[in-house]
Amino acid sequence: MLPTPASPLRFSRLLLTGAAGYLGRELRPRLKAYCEVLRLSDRHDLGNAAEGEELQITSLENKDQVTTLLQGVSAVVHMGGVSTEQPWDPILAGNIVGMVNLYEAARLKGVQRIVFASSNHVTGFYRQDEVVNTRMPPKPDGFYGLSKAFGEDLAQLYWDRWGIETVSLRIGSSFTEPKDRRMLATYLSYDDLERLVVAALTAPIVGHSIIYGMSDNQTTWWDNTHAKHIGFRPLDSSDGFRPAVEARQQTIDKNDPAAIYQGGAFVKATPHG
Ligand code: 15L
Repeated sequence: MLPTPASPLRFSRLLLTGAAGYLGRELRPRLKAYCEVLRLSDRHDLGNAAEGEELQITSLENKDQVTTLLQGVSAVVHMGGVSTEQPWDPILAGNIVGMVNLYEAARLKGVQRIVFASSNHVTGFYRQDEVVNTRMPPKPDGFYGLSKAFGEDLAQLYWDRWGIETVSLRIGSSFTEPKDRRMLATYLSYDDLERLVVAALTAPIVGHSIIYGMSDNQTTWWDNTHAKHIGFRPLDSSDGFRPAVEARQQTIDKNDPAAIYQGGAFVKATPHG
């Protein structure tokens, strides 16, 4: 958690979806500093409400529940839905139907800004020897990445047609530390995740913008040149973890698709039976 809030702006009611998920749990106490009321939703148990929190158990595929969820909300941080490669049915429910329900509810309830947790897996089939920018075509590495590409296109539609602003965050690997060599390039510290989400919530004009979520890592495959207007400045880096990671993973099989493509093991993950 950042010692002082990354922005003095405060929302009257901010909604965090997917609040019981691993990044949702990390953001829950952090986002409180940026709003009067933090509304939290998930399909799973959210524990007890702390002061200034509202809890609403919601299935994203349930249109009526999602419409109720967005009532009275000033902005949304959408971390909900499926966050790994899975069979099509749960992805369809959470990431396709759920996204349509969320944006329809935003339109009906007049919500103006959504921060959407997209993923680096939208472009997971680019190679690790390529640098990708946010205007290059998607190359999803599975159903999950494909569903996030759909989410980004949906956000574009709702901006073009109804003026709802979105920042789509192509989040890298946000964990306490990078677990392997791939994550030396894709690592996003939790403090930088907070900086990224807050920048996306508070940048004055974003339309629909896409930005990769990574710390200031020495190795990088992603170029955020076209997202400078968001004002995200990462202050952490995977570099300090490099000696330990390289000692742990001394060799790489250069014929392994997980070592060739940016999506890593996701390019081999198979829900297809
Ligand atoms: C993601 O999109 C996943 O949600 C997360 O679990 C990580 O695996 C991350 O990508 C990654 O690429 O490391």
